[in-house]
Amino acid sequence: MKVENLENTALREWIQECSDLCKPDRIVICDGSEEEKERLSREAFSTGELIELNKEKLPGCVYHRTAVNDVARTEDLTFICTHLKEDAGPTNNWMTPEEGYRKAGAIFSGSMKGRTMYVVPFSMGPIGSPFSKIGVELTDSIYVVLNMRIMTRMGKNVLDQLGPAGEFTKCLHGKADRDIKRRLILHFPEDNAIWSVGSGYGGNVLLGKKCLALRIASYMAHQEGWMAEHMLILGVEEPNGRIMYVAGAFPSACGKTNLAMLVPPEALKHKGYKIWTVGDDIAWMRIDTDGSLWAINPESGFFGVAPGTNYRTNPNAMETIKKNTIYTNVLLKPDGTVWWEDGDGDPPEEGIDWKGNPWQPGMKDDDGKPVHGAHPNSRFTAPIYQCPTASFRLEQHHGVPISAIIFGGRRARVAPLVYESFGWEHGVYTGATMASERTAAQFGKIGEVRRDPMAMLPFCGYNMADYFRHWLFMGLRMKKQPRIYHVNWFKTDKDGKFLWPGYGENLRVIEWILARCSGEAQAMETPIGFVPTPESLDLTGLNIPQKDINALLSIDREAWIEEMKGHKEFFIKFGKRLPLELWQQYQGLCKRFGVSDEIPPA
Ligand code: OXD
Ligand code: MN
Repeated sequence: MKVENLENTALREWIQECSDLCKPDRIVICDGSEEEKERLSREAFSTGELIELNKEKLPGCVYHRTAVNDVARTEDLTFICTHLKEDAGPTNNWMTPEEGYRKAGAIFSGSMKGRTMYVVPFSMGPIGSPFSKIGVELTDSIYVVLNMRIMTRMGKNVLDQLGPAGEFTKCLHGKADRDIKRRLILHFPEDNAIWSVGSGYGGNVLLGKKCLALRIASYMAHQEGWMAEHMLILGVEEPNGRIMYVAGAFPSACGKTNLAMLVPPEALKHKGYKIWTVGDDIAWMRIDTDGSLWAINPESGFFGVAPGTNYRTNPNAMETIKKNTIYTNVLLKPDGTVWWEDGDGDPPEEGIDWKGNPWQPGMKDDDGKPVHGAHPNSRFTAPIYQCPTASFRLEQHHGVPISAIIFGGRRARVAPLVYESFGWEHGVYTGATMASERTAAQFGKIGEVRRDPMAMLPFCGYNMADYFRHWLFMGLRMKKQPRIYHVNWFKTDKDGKFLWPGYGENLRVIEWILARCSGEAQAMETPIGFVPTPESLDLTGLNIPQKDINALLSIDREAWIEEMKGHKEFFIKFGKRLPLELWQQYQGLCKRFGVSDEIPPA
């Protein structure tokens, strides 16, 4: 195919190169119009790539199934390709760029014969904002084009913004034969490029999201002096009109989407808070001219986990996904609507499951395990503008000012409900030592505890030791640093029952955090940081026994001392590259617990 009619020479040449490699029959440059959406949808309906859902009950919604072996991000097939292995660091899979291009090139070669290559120009962040970055994804999947249309600002306006000489991230995606042995998700930060082949699952193929907005962007942010983080952004407005914003990093499937759209609990309604959702997954943050940290959400949609989402856990998400939504791997009902486990209402009497098989409630597989109607990592893709709490600042070029950063994870025992770090450096230590239980969003053993610093373990595009140093450096450059907190909604009693009700009630903790930021809430000093005094949390209307409140706010010394062994073990992986400040923080923690603080020789 000959590529013409594009004013950006680098773009034209790169598309030509990729076309020569993949050999598509056609190249279509996407303009982002409604007409284009209609045309592509119709084509996908005719091939079965998409199924149109009930037009009355779910207007504008479509359904897609991925291959059965292609339902989650494949971290073991995800690589950072840098010239030096140390630049990828001990937490990333690594290949040289030469090997990456050779291996993936062999799979891409001729893989689009008989197919169309779509050119998808997209902006992460408001078009034209100095916070934003442009990417172009080449893909042979209509499903990808339609998802990118929701998740990013996409189309002609972006090409206009790019102009004849603008820079962009080169994102090449091909489904190939979706053989897991021929699947690779490769990042070339030194070339500002991403190659993803052999997958059709969102996190592997919507290249603006994890690949660009986190892995490549974290590398760029390190070089350019800003931050690309796996964080939700949420605003809390008081009745007097003041809005304070927090950014929160939680590992996958810890309820980020629910928290980003939370509904104030009944008992706090009289306080008149209003919640503004800025983002549920990714924050790009810069120090602005006022010396404080400002954040944008580079995305324009949600790619949320369906199971567990219902009118009780997240009514705003339910409202958001009523129309113009792409449903992936959920259960398809006979009336052309959808259902998932832990959704609303009783399971339907019958349906077609995420694998495409007839399904009825109570079915068991050959091993006697329940057959899910929806895959546990099934998803909805929906425009953020449809969210009833969508922030009015989504198109603001500088985003929103961040008062507090919240880290969190699923910890059954060790972490209290909330604590405040002693300062920025201690906050960086708190983030660097975060851990959580593995969930269905990642490939691997569910339930296993893994260390997930700043929730960035699978998403940091360079050596994490340098990433920690970058965090420390950013703190030094800020005139006004956000305070840093750690929360744990998942603490359990000895029978494994959650002590905290979670969901909308989490606003009580955020209220305390924001009051701390304004110097208005009490706290007790403990070895790990400041914990709320029981009176300083507004627990009105919550029927939690005092002993459970005490358990939620208490520090289990033995568990912490055990935990700190994990911190040390994790830090040792980074050798001499780990910033000394983090070892000093480790020593400080040991001292406060009165235990030996030996650190390994550098
Ligand atoms: C996601 C994730 O957001 O896995 O999909 O973190
Ligand atoms: Mn995520």
